Amino acid sequence: MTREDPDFVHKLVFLGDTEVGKTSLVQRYVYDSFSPEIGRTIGAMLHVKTVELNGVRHKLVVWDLGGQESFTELREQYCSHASGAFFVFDRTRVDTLEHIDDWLNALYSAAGKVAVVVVENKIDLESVISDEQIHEAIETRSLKLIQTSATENKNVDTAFEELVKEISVANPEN
Ligand SMILES: Nc1nc2c(ncn2[C@@H]2O[C@H](COP(=O)(O)OP(=O)(O)OP(=O)(O)O)[C@@H](O)[C@H]2O)c(=O)[nH]1
Ligand SMILES: [Mg+2]
Repeated sequence: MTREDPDFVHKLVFLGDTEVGKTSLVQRYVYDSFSPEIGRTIGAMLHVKTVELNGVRHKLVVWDLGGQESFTELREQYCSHASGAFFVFDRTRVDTLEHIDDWLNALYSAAGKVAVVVVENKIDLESVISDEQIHEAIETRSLKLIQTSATENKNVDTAFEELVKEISVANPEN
């Protein structure tokens, strides 16, 4: 094995309704860029980034799924063999949080009970969702919350590091 080889490879999937900012978060993390004009994702896009955390090299294969309803049938297929997932909601649209179980059920039925980090995106904008509602949603499901802004590059790296950490804790040898 050369120094360039990763120690672990993880498939990470982005889940969440259309326009919550999934592609913007991926662009920010993988390419360190932000474009307000990216447009809706059609089907799924794949991105790869290798990171070193605590001396361990992780190759992240990031799957960015279009959030449109018409892709419902594709979700399970794309979620299969995922090591972990982000569920992203948009703090300016309460329905994006209310749909959490639609996404998690598709994930869990395809990939089993894998690690999930909940991402509250667009923290540069005013929230229309109460803290109670958010905490109720994450605590009843024992999930971790990270608040991000893809626009302002806030906490985006942290969200990925948190998910890798959760995956590593859940599966110490892969
Ligand atoms: N203010 C603000 N806008 C954001 C943020 N992240 C994304 N956006 C904007 O929200 C819109 C949707 O972003 P996308 O990244 O395309 O959303 P998506 O979840 O990939 O959408 P689909 O591909 O349709 O599922 C775009 O206009 C982005 O510029 C953020 O953190 N803050
Ligand atoms: Mg997209």
